[in-house]
Amino acid sequence: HYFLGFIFLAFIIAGCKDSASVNKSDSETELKENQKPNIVFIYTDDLGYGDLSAYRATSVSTPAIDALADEGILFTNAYSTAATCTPSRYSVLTGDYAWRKKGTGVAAGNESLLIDTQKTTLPSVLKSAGYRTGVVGKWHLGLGGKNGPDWNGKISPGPLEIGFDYSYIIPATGDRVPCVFVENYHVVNLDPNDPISVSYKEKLGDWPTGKENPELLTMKPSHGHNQTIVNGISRIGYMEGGTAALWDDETIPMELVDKSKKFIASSKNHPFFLFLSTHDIHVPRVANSKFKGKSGMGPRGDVILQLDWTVNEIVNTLKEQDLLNNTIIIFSSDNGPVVDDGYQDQAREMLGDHNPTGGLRGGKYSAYDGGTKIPLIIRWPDGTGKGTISEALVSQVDFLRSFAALTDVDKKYDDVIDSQNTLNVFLGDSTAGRISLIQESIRGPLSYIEGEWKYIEAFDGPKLVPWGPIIETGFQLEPQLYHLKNDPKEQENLASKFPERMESLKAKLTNLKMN
Ligand code: NG6
Ligand code: CA
Repeated sequence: HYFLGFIFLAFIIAGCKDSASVNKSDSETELKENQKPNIVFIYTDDLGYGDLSAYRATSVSTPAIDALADEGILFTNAYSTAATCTPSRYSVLTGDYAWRKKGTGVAAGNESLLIDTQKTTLPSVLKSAGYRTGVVGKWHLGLGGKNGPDWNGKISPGPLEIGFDYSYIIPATGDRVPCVFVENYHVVNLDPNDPISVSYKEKLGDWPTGKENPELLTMKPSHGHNQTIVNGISRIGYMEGGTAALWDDETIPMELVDKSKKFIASSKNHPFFLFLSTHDIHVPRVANSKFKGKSGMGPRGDVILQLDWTVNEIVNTLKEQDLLNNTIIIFSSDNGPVVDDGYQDQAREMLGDHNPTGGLRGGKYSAYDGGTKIPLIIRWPDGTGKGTISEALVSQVDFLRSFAALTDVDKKYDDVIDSQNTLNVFLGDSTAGRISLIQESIRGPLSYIEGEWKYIEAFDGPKLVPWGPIIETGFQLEPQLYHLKNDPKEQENLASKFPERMESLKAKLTNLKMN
């Protein structure tokens, strides 16, 4: 197998490099660890199935991301576990569906840490396999104990308590306060004489809000997002203080790339796992001047180009550091796309022919496939699967057990319920994929995919996402059944035509819920 050949090569190279600087037993341990490939997981935000040229977009070009697909495996039937950010990320990191735990919907910006610190996680598994683990970018899984994060003190528990050795994070989202980075336990550049106050209930302090001072805005909200103004953009939530710590929206990607590069450089002598969770292409979409106006599609298109730049920077860094041939690169998105997500950024007006979902029904928030069917590309270091397009049914919840298997962690992980080892599918060695998977939409109703069929639970809720993005929620008072193979756009509800099939899927979903 190529992979083993390559590992052998890595072994020799590592041996040559390190033998001079470390004593024998250290180098032996290090060599052992050097056999394990690094893992860089680039997790993008709100990027749709149709947003990349690798996935047939023609109005936007993403050459760096496409190159990963040319050199790796592109999955056409991959799913996040939820149509919003927090639950999808919860699943990636814990190997469990988020709906098993209460309160894992879209998290407020001052939410407590949502992942139990006792729980097995993807980074804790990799850490126990000898990896150095780091998270850079959007977190959105809560921070701190039951009173939430202490922005002016030690912010804990957080990523470091669930298995990361290093963290440099946007605490929640770019559109939620506080607009500051947190490195390990502390807000970066915080002046103790200018402490941060945050409230998600009522206005505090004197900082202007989008509601009261719209004349101060450089980007106006279309829905919500009319609370504290930071850098001319009004956000969700109120804050005051921490002026020196505020991020600059135009350089967030550069900041995240810089921290990723430093993490990679400082981890070189270990296998490492970098979870680079981009702010792009979430709102507010503020492209750097390098990309502003370059897509012809307005800020949403511009930040797709910016995202491609991020990927290019990471790949080049790995090349420069001579690590590309020992690093697995995973590229994916946390949920489906949205055009107008609450700011007047001309995303809808300038969309042209571009179809962010690639024709799928619904989008972010939705029970339809537009909510959870996402791009997934895996580039293996030795050329495994190069250029393959895999139609296998795969889920992000399976990264935990699959990478545990890859890195030889021989443990049972009894507390991990949903993750399955589908490593051979991720490697392109098998096309079998998952038998079934579950998707969660915005207010909690679940869908169940099994083979070519999909069942959506009956749910009493609005037909369109209520705050205006013009996305079908998929909520209907009657259960829905679609034949995804023949009807990937979920147009014809076959529930009354095939009641037995519908009942059988419903029963299976009910069963899985009770695991
Ligand atoms: C919604 C926000 C949206 C986005 C989303 C979370 C409004 C009107 N909409 O409530 O802009 O922040 O939450 O997105 O406030 S996610 O990708 O992090 O799940
Ligand atoms: Ca998201």
